[in-house]
Amino acid sequence: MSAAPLPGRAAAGAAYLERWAPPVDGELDRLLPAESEEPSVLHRAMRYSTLAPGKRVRGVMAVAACEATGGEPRSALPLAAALEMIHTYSLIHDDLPAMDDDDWRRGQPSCHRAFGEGTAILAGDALQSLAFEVLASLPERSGVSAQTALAIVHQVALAVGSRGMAGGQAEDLQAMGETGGPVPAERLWSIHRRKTAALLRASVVAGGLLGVDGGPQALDGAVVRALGEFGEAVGRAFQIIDDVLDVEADPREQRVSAAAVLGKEGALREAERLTRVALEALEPLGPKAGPLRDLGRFLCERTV
Ligand code: GRG
Repeated sequence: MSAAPLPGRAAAGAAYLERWAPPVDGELDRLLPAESEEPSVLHRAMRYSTLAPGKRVRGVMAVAACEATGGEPRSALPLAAALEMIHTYSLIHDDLPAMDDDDWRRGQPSCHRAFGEGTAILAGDALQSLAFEVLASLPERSGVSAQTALAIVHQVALAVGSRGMAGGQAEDLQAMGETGGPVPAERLWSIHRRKTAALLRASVVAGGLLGVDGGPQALDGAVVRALGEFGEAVGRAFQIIDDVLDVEADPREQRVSAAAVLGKEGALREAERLTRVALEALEPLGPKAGPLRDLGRFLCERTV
């Protein structure tokens, strides 16, 4: 018996990303300090890494989630920009010699290669602080209540701290420092959940909270819970696909990778299972969640 076709249209998801990435870029440009503002080198580094061509997946997910809960999509742009600042901070720090030691990012020399390690560390730190400054000012920027802004700050902070992204990166570093065969699957899933899925989940939940504008109690609602389930499953599938793409680009053995743990075919099957979980979670949301559904479908099928 063949499984039911997956809901959502990947091409429409790609078009939505293409439609909303430029306004997210525009918001980033407005919110980042000018290069001429002192300390100029720090502001140049922040703008260099953030405004480089990124897909803006997390920001646009927040826009689509805001639309899915009845909000005006443009009102989610400051939130979207804040999420992309946090994501850029994580990429800058991930590229450092003490972490992944990457010379290239987003088609240009990585931040520490262009500006030196000290400035790159500070650019990441300052991007994270600026992101929370923007989130704290969501009542003025997006017209939501202080309660909603606080609930969003809470969700994002949880997602990026030691119980989320930074914790996942620590687990990853530890696993990479060990020797032997592929890591056990449960350990890999724990790394994926924290390192990648936590921020994607928080992007969707925060966008949904902004659209609802119902304060922290909105988090207990079925809609926001469904958004969380969707965001986590998309985040996990996204990371599995990233692992498969990585191994295709560089076939050397990578122990902490879905391709090593499940094999390429097994990894793609798991990504498809998670895609189904994600898209089914959105069922109760109805037609307003169309763009989010399409975006989820597109991200889970990406090939670059
Ligand atoms: C340093 C605290 C800290 C965390 C780093 C995000 C991360 C954790 C590391 C980056 C390396 C990596 C492959 C992470 C997995 C998440 C991922 C696929 C990031 C790349 O995201 P894209 O494809 O990048 O959305 P763009 O450049 O398009 O924004």
